[in-house]
Amino acid sequence: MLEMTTLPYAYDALEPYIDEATMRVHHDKHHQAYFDKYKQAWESLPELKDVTVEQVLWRLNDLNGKIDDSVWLALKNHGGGFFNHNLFWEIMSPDGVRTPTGELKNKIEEMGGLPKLKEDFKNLALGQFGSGWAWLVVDEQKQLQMYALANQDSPLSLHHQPILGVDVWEHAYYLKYQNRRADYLDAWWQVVDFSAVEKRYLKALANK
Ligand code: MN3
Repeated sequence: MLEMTTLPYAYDALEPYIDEATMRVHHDKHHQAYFDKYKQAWESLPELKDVTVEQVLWRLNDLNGKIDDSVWLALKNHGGGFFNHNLFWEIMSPDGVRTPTGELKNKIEEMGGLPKLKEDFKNLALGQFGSGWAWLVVDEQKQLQMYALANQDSPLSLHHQPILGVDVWEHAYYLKYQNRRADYLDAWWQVVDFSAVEKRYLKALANK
């Protein structure tokens, strides 16, 4: 059963860093639209009946050329939009853990520490021209990598497991921050829940 994701907290829970008006339009309009269009494309392919959106995005390049081009594009753009926003809501929380702990903390320390990670991540997010996301992922060698991807392209399609992502489409910040993407990114760290990020990290390490 494919269902739209419920926001795991109130629309105003991430105030003042992410405002209620932005959360309402982001979840109820943008995320809902990605879901609806993904569902329509997914339902047109009976062979994907038991395939999750994560698996669809993982197999995206294999599907290219084997299905109708417009349906493939809908899986890529709207499936990506559906999954990416699921992750985005999950890794934020009003009362989350604001610094990494456990194995994730050790790994980040190995890479130069949290302040460096935040700075590098912010620079990637600022450097993404136009719409897209910055991602922290676990790669095939179980190492952490960071990069930005355009639009709703998902690290899953590169066979990487995303554990943290920030949405830098204007719809994610424009109502409150207008063109000040850097201010939005600085504020966003105040609502990142590293316990959710660590859960995703441990799960990615455990995968085959
Ligand atoms: Mn968005």
